Amino acid sequence: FKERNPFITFVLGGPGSGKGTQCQKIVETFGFKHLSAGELLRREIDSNSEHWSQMLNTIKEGRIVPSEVTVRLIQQEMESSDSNKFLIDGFPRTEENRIAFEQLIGLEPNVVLFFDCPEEEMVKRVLNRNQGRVDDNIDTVKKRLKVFEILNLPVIDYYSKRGKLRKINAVGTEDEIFEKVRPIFSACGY
Ligand code: UP5
Ligand code: MG
Repeated sequence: FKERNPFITFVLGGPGSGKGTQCQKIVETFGFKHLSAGELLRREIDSNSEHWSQMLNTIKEGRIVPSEVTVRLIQQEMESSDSNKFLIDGFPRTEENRIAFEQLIGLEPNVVLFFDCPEEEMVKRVLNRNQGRVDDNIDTVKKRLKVFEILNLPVIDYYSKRGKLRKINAVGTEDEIFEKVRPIFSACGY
């Protein structure tokens, strides 16, 4: 897979910051393959795969599923895709996730997007979503925010220091935010 020299974008941001929404727009405009780590895990749970009940509990508590599970799902999706440019949405959540990806896949992201959004706006968006997600309730959202701050901010910091981070103010309409995303990919030649 490494030999295919894929273009990898990690898409980070707190719960409800708009990762999935903006990924959809990037797909429409630039034709990337979108892989949401959370979606892949929810799909595993729905298909009653091995350890589904532990995974469901982990998500209900807003905690992080073991790296090897998530990396394996992402790897399968990338390897079976015809695309060679990927948006990996909501991953890596922790330094351990990041290191597991680097070691198992042997690649680093080309670009890391970070949707920076105030907490009260994220809470409002998540609670308004109404798509039946087991983690879209006030108790779990508070836990997700805490986990984001403690475990994901260090990952964001890491990529910032490596000059890979593109921080985007995630307040505004979906289209306004996408106009800040667009030039990042245009500049990459897409
Ligand atoms: N919305 C979007 N943009 C808006 C805007 N500009 N103005 C107003 N409203 C806007 O958006 C959220 C809601 O806001 C939507 O209703 C949307 O219409 C609206 P969305 O684009 O869905 O935001 P997103 O950032 O994708 O929010 P999401 O809730 O998906 O983020 P999380 O990071 O919390 O969820 P994820 O699915 O990535 O992970 C879920 C759980 O899985 C984690 O908590 C964790 O337990 C587990 N997980 C792992 O263990 N490991 C992983 O690697 C990944 C996940
Ligand atoms: Mg999402």
